[in-house]
Amino acid sequence: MTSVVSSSQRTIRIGSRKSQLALVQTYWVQEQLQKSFPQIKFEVHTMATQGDKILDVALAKIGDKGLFTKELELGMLNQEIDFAVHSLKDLPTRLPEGLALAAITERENPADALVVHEKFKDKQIDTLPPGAIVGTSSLRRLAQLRHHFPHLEFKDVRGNLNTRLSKLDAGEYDALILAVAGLERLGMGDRVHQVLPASVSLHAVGQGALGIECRADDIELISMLKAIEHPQTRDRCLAERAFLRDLEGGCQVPIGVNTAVSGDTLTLSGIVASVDGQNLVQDTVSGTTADAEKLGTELANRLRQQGAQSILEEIFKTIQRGS
Ligand code: DPM
Repeated sequence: MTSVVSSSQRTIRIGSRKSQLALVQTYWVQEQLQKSFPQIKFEVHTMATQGDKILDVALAKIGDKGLFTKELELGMLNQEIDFAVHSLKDLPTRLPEGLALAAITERENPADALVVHEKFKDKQIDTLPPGAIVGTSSLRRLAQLRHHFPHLEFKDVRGNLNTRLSKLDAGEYDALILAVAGLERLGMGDRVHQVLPASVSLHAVGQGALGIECRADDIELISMLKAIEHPQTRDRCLAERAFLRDLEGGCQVPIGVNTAVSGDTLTLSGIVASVDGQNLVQDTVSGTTADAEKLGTELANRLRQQGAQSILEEIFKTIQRGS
């Protein structure tokens, strides 16, 4: 009998960053796939990415193209691993030749959260006192919060969630802004003091969802990965990613979004803001979910007409100057 390499004989190697959050996410994906395909062996291989090695420099200053994904992508292209699990918001909107975004899993709450020091446990984002120090390294969060709350102070913060939370508890910051999803996945949902409404902070593109990337020609694997895809999350995230791609924004620009699906209708809101929070354009489009990516492009066009391009060019210049 001629033998074909069927999926029943295959061992599939999953690539992951080593951070606690990355591993929790990767093991979750492994478990889901193992349930759907009990005959296949799924192995986790960890790799450090540039973003894991550079911990003391503000994210926006070290460039953004694939900071947390490049090494994993090379691993796939070199056949060392078969697919990689990413926080979708860390995955650039343009993938290297030969790789594909095979699946997007069900999104957790995509919003940003306010986490406070004990002494401010009776405060919300709009009642923190003037001069309160808010930690974030996200230009998106910074720009929107500066716009709404110019009396607050903002300070860079890096490191993993535990490091950040200990700095907060030690009094180095009065509050932090973090993704609800990351805190919840690490079992620290109790640290979410306030879920920031969209009127205060539009979340990052893809926030709260996982993106599974693999070689574009691995048809067998791509069809298996569909087992863990969440179609509604995929529609929302494809619209968000098309919007960001069209504006040529990387992961580290002040661009935020919000999406909702009701029946077949997808609604996408987006914001582009200057880092000082002074200049800001925002709009909303809706249409059928089948046109998710077109809606992203439409919103990008509308915001460009309202001046998004010059806001972004200013930011790219500043980042290049390294200030
Ligand atoms: C990206 C940003 C941040 C991460 C920028 C942004 C936050 C950086 C910071 C692109 N990636 O959101 O505007 O606050 O210093 C990251 C987190 C998660 C994935 C942590 C977080 C968990 C949530 C998720 C870092 N990447 O945002 O608090 O999976 O969406």
